[in-house]
Amino acid sequence: MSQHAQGVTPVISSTGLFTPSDTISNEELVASFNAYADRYNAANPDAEPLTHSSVEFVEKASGIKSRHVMDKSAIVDPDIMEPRYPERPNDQISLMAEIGVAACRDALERAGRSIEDVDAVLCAASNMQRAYPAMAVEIQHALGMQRGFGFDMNVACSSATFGIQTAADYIRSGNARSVLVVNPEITSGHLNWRDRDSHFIFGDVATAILVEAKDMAPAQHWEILGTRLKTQFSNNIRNNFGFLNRAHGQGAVDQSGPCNDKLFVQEGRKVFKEVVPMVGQMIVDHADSLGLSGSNLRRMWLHQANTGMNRLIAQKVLGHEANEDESPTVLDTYANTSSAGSIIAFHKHNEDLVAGDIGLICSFGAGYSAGSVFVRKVA
Ligand code: CO8
Repeated sequence: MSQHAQGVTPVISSTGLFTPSDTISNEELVASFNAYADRYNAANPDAEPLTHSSVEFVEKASGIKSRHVMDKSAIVDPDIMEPRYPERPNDQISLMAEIGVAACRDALERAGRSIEDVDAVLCAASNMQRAYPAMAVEIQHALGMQRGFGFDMNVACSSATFGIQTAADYIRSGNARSVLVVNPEITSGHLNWRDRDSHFIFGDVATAILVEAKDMAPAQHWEILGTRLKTQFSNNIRNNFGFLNRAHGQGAVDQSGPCNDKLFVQEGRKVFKEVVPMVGQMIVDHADSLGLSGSNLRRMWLHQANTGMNRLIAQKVLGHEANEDESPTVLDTYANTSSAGSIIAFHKHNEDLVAGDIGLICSFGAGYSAGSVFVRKVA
């Protein structure tokens, strides 16, 4: 590995995707929630009654029609309404590492890359399955890497773009030539399936991005023209789950009620109103700094949280309402997969672009956090 690689161009050599086979349609999700609400109301006549969820609301408010999860059986059981993923012994690969490895292998295969050439693994995701050892180190081991390093990073929905900039900086500095950024998102674990306001929002998936020095990349790749990151503190998307919960006293981790702050909670309307202008302006400013404007952009692979947010952001950047070709959606079948969303969109919708086409990968979410990555197709 060169220690004097300043000026090396970082590129995206390939991406990988793991999609769980189980799906939950809005109809199934709402039916299980409504059955749960009816049972809760019957059992708690003195409590504030729970109101039914609605398929029409979910699709209209979010654009989501269905989502993948690791195992749906307990999630849609009105008596459970939580995922049940059995704990594995320490000598077995953990669930999060397993799906991360599957996405990494897909990315490696697509690039024709041998694992011996990879220098680092960054596990960039919204939640880590445990405190330590780092998920990235387990993934590194499971991939058969005999050298190099790995570490975890969490910037919620923006983890992937923050990971891409980190990998690109390693490549520019000569500290690595080939970096796997992996985003295993088991969002079902931290979604409150009993909360009407948010039970429809998320889905499970894993993506991987192979970021490399241009001189070792496969003939077809995406040059990284520029990356930009932004964070601005907000409590509007928050999850208070953490290692100090047990120190707060008995009951602090009780998740049996319909709502609980040790799971995902948000002020959805405020997020919508505050994040849309922040991200739109960030993209416009970043494009300007690279000598680009909306008219240079062939496609935007935006964070997949809400079709309404994407419509407004694309309008600000392009100057007109984007069509599905300019700003593709995967939200309808995957729901919000946190950091993986824009990467799924890129993975599934980049092959038809031609050499020289310029696109934008963009994420936004809790923190607040936002990341933009401009790329140009080569070959
Ligand atoms: N069924 C029927 N009606 C409902 C439902 C439901 N399920 N839920 C709410 N309603 C009702 C409300 O009661 C309300 O009724 P009323 O007007 O009578 O008071 C009405 O519908 C409107 O409710 P909202 O204001 O909540 O609805 P919105 O139109 O704002 O839509 C959304 C809600 C879809 C959540 C929208 O606000 C949105 O998408 N906001 C942006 C959210 C976003 O992007 N969040 C990003 C978070 S993701 C992230 O950063 C990663 C975190 C880590 C992930 C961890 C894994 C779990």
